[in-house]
Amino acid sequence: MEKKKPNAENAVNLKQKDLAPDTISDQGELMTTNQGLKINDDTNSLKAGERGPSLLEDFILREKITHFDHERIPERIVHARGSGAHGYFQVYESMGKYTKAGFLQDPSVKTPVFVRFSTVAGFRGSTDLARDVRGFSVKFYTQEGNYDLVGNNMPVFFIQDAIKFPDLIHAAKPEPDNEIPQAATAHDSFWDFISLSPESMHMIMWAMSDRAIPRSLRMMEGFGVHTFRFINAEGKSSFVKFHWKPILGMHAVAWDEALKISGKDPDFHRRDLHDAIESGAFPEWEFGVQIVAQEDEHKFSFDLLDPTKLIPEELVPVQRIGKMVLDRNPDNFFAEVEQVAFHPGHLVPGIDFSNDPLLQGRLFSYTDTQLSRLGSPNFHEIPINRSVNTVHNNQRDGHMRQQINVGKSSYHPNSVAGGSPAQATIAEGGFSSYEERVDAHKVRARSKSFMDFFSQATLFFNSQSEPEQNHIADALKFELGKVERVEIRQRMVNLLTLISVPLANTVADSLGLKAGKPQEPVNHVLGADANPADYKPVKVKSEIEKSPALSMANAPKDSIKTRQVAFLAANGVESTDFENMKKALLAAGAVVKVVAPKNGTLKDSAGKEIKIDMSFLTGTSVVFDAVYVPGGGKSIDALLAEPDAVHFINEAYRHCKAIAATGKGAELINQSYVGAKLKNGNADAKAGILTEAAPDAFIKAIAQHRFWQREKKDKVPA
Ligand code: HDD
Repeated sequence: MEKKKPNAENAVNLKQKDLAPDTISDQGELMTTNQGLKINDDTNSLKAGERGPSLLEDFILREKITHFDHERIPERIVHARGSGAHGYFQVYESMGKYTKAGFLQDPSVKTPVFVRFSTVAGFRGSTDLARDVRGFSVKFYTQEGNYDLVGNNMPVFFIQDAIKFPDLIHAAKPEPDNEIPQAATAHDSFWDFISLSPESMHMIMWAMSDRAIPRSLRMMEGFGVHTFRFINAEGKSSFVKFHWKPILGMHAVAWDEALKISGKDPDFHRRDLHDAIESGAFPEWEFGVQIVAQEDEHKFSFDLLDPTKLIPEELVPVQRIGKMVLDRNPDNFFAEVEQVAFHPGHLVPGIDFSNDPLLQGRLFSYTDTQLSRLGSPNFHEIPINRSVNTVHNNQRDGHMRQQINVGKSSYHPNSVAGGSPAQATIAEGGFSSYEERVDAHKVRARSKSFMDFFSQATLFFNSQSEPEQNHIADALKFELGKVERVEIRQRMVNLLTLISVPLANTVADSLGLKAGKPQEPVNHVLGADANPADYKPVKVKSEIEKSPALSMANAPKDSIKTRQVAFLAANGVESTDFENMKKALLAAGAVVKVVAPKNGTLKDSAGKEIKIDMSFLTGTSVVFDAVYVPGGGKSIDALLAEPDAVHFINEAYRHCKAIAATGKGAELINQSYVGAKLKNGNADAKAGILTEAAPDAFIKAIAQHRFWQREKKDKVPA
C-alpha cells in the first residue's frame, strides 16, 4: 500500500477505511453457510423421518453447531471486563523539541485511536462498578505504526517488579478453592498479600479512594504510570510521564451507590460510554506530559524508575499537548473490543522505555498473553489490531494467516527479491533504541532507592479533602471487615500507622482492634539470602506536604453536560415548570428522563402527552445525577402515594445529589426524610436542596456533582 500523506481529512478516516472491507452488514441478504451456499431451512435439522434421529450428513447443522461450540476465547487474565470506542487524537503544537514521534508533530493531523477501558479483577461479565483500578488503553494508529499507551486511571502501581505480578493477581482474583468473591478485593488472600507487601501502600490509598468508583469512564483521569523516554530528532532523551485529563472533570459515585448500581445496572459504565457517543456527546481528554530533563534524573526524593511513585504536578507541571475525542462506537463488540490486543511494547520512533522493572516485565507479558488469548502469532492481522501502514517483513505462516506474501524470498539478506524488504535507516523512520550506557553487575535485587513505601501514601492521604479521607477510611473498614483472619487485619492496621495515625485508629476501631504507634513493617521485597538490613524500609521527606492536584475535590466543576436528571412526575404535572426546567437543562447539555409510577405516557396540566422513560420499578435514583420534582397537585398526590418516589428522594439525599422542586413539588420533598432536614438541619444538611428552584440555580447545583458535606451528618433511611 502506498503511504498516504497525512492531513486532517484522510488521517481521521484512515483506520475506518482500513476496517471497511472487513465490515459486513447482513441487511437484505439471503442466508448462507460459511462456504457461501444459500440455506433453505435454518430451522429443522436433517432427520431420518420427521420423528427420527438426526443424520450425520447434515453439514448445515454440523457447521452451525461447531462454530457455536468455538465462539468463546479465553478472557483476559486481568482486565477481562472492558468497553471500547473509536476516536482520534490531535496534538496542539509540535512536540519536536522533545520527541520525533510523527503523531506529535503536526496539529493538522488527526491520528485514529481505539480505546479500551476496563476493570482489573472481575471476569468478563462482572459489574462495572466494582471497587477497582480502571484500565485506560489507547492504540494510536500512526503513520509510523501502532503506538499503544496501556495505562490505568491511577498513576502508580501495587508492586515494583513484574516478577510479583502473578502473585498480586492470584491474591486479588477470586480465591482458588471456591472462586469467591467476584470482582472484589475484599477478601483474605488479597489483603494477606498486600499486608506483606508494604510497597503497595501508596497504590492502596488510591484504590481505596473514590478514584476506584468513577461516575463515568468519561470522567476519570488516565496515566501511563511508568516513566518513559521521549527522544528528539537529535537523539536527545528526556524522561516523560503521560496523563489523560478528562474535559468533563473527575467525578465518583458513593460506595453505597456503587453497590446498588451493581445490582440495578451492572453495565452502567459501558452503557454510559455507549449512550454518550451515540448521542453525539463525544468524550474528550487532553493529553498531558510531565517532562524531566535527562540530567535531572536523580533530582527527586523518589526514584523515577519506581512505579509506586508519581511526580507531584506541583513539582513538574503537566503540559497539555493535545486532545483525544471518542466519536464512534464499535460495530461489533467481539471483533473489536474483545479482540483488540494492546502491548506497552508497541512503540514508534521518538518514544522509548525506561528501566522501570515493572515496565520491563510487561514488555514480555503482553505478546505472550495474546498467543493464548487470540491463538496465533498472526493476531496483528485481526482488523482492529492492524496498523494503517502495511506490514513488510519475513515472518510467515502460522494459524489463520491472512496476508498473501508473493515471491520466493522470506529471508534477509536476499538477492532474489532485490534485498526487499529493506531495513529502514533512521532518516527513513527506522526505529533505533535509545543508546543508554549500562555498566553493572548482573544481580537479582531491588534498588535501595525504591525502599520508601510510605511518603507518597501519606502525601496522597493528606492531599485529600475531608470527605475524601472519610471515604478512604470507610473503604478500608469495608474491605478489611470482609477479611476473616484477624492477623491480616492487624498487619494492615500496623501499616496504616505509617501513613496516618488517625486513619489507622479509625480503621482499627471499626475492626475492634488497636492501632497504637507506627510500627516497623514486614518487608518482603528481599530474597531468601538477602540481608534484611539492606532492605529496611525508609521514609524520605517529600518535597511537598500536600499536592492539591491529587484531590478530586479540586477538579473543575463547571459543566452538567451529559448528566442524567430524573424528573419525577405523574398525570397532571405542571406543564410550565416541567417545560422550562427541561429546556434549561437540555440547553446546558444534560439528559432528562421522566420517571413515573408506571410506564407509557402521562398528560401534563395543559393536556399535553409526555413520554415516560422509566417507571419507579426500573428507574432508580442511583443511576441519576440529580432529581427534580415539578409541581402539579394531581401529580404530587400520585407521587406521595408511591413509596418508591419518596425513597427516590431519600436515596438521592443520602448520595448527596442536587434535589430540586417547584410549586407543589416541594411537598414530596417535605414529606420525605429531607423535609426534617430542611426544617431543623444546619446549612450543610440543606446544601444542594432547592425547593423553589430557578433553572440556573439547579444547573449550578448539579455541576457541583455532590454535596458531600451532607454525608455522615445524617442517618438517611435509604
Ligand atoms: Fe497489564 C492487560 C495496564 C502491569 C500483564 N494491563 C492490561 C490492560 C491494561 C493494563 C489497561 C488491559 C488491556 C486491554 O484493554 O486489552 N498493566 C497495566 C498497567 C500496569 C500493568 C498500567 C502497571 C503499571 N500487566 C502489568 C504487569 C504484567 C501485566 C506487571 C505482567 C508482568 N496486563 C498483563 C497481561 C494483560 C494485561 C496479562 C492481560 C490481557 C492483555 O494483557 O492483553 O499481559
